[in-house]
Amino acid sequence: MGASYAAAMSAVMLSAMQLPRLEIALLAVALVAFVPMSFASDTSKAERPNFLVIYTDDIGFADISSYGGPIATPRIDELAETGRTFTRAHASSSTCTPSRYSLLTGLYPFRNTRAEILQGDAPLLIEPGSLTLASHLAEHGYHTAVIGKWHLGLGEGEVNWNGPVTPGPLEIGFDESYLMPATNDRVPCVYLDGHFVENLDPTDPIRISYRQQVGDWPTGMSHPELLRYTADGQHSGTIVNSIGRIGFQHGGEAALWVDQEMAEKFTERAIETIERAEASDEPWFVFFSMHQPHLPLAPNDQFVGKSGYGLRGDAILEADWSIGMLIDALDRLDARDDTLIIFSSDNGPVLNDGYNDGTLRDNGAHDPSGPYRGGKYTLWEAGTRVPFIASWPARIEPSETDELFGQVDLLASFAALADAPLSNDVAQAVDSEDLSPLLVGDASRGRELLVTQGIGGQAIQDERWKLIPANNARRNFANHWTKRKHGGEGNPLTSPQITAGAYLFDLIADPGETTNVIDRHPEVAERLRAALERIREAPQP
Ligand code: NG6
Ligand code: CA
Repeated sequence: MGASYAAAMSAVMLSAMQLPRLEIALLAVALVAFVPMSFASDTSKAERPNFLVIYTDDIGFADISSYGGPIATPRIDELAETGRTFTRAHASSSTCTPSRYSLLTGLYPFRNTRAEILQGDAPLLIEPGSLTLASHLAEHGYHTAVIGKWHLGLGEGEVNWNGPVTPGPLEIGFDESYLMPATNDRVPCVYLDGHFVENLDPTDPIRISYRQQVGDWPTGMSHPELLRYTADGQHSGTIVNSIGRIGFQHGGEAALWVDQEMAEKFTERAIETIERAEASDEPWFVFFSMHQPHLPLAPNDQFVGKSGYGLRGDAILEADWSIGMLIDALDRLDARDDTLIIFSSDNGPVLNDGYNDGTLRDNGAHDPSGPYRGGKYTLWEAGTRVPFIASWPARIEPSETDELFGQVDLLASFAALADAPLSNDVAQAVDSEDLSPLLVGDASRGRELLVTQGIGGQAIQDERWKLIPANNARRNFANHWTKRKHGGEGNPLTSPQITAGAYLFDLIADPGETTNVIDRHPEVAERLRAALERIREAPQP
């Protein structure tokens, strides 16, 4: 788009209007001299890319066909074929809110004690005015937008959904937002366009509670016969679109989302946003935050039955379709070479999270965790080790790396690529390392240490070793989930196996975390334990 060229031109024109003739003549010379540079600025544009972060919800390491999974994801594979595949990239946490918090702030989630799975009425988790990926890029001339799942809280508590819902993304650096407020299994089941609920009829105001029934809309408990599929107690609150949700909603009927249309809505909105940004001179950052394959699984009819792996597989097909639409739009706009696309996931996979939707049966032998242990919620590798692809055809050669990378590093890395380095005295984004050379393939060094988080605790790993310190919270959580929430059946991806004690794994020799070697290497465990403590106590410079 030649942003710098256009800016320079208008600066020249403006000053020309205030100058006498001789200077104008001189300026004309300068201008001629400037023209070739303006063509060079096309290259510098390619060096200062747009960023499209495609962030799926609960996609596992082996859910993508380019990562060896059986579900066909040709459009995501295209990104891998033209880009850089990471086999050791981690979300910061094995649940959504903390991972998103970390991606946007460049901080490990444990720095904010509220960074845990949030309910749909939770206040905004990120302090307005703090440094975020969006605010930093916006400050440096980027147009910034978030479209899709938010789940980082909104407002300041006791949100009134019938007026402006603020603060939210627009107060922490995004120029525009179009959101699902929390998760697709949580109320309110409406879209938020900027500060306002879309299509809200003021005569039918929204009321939300996570404590008790509000109004008289049917719930999964009171009217199980209205459900598409039955659910556990937690997912038996208000029924929206024949699906029981977590929490209670009354009102806002005209504004309710239809799960089967959600992919199309978000995709269209993202394309519109990119088209608008491309028509202007600004580079852009779009955080395309997808809802697939998070529960409830209700993909559009055109995908149902198509994957061979039940509704979860079908939802992954839908995600692939959506991503293909974005790639096509970039091609159409001739913006593909100017855009760094990141494809990843907020946490590892889960197969049974509360709805009796047939996934456990229909998923067959597919193991979305691939060679890794565990899944969503856990500190095992598959909780956070997720697909991660970086595609930027003008800059990145098709390649693969097994270097250690954290999504927490996107902030500092994007800042470097956008030629907007973080100042050293900023006491924010302290956990984010500039790994831009690794991202684009110029260098092969990854992180030396990475902390990951599961429910109730952290693990730490270096190039070879991973320490999971003893952690009672984890055991309690596992019992809670596998016994109570899943009707005693357990979830094959989250089932605990860990009871007590600390674990040390040699990830190079034993990537599947099968053998605890802590007794054989106490000094390694001690070194990692001390490093974790140090990082937890004080951000490392
Ligand atoms: C859990 C929900 C689960 C899911 C998860 C958040 C229950 C029993 N389970 O509390 O369904 O919504 O939160 O997932 O309530 S995440 O990917 O957004 O972190
Ligand atoms: Ca998630």
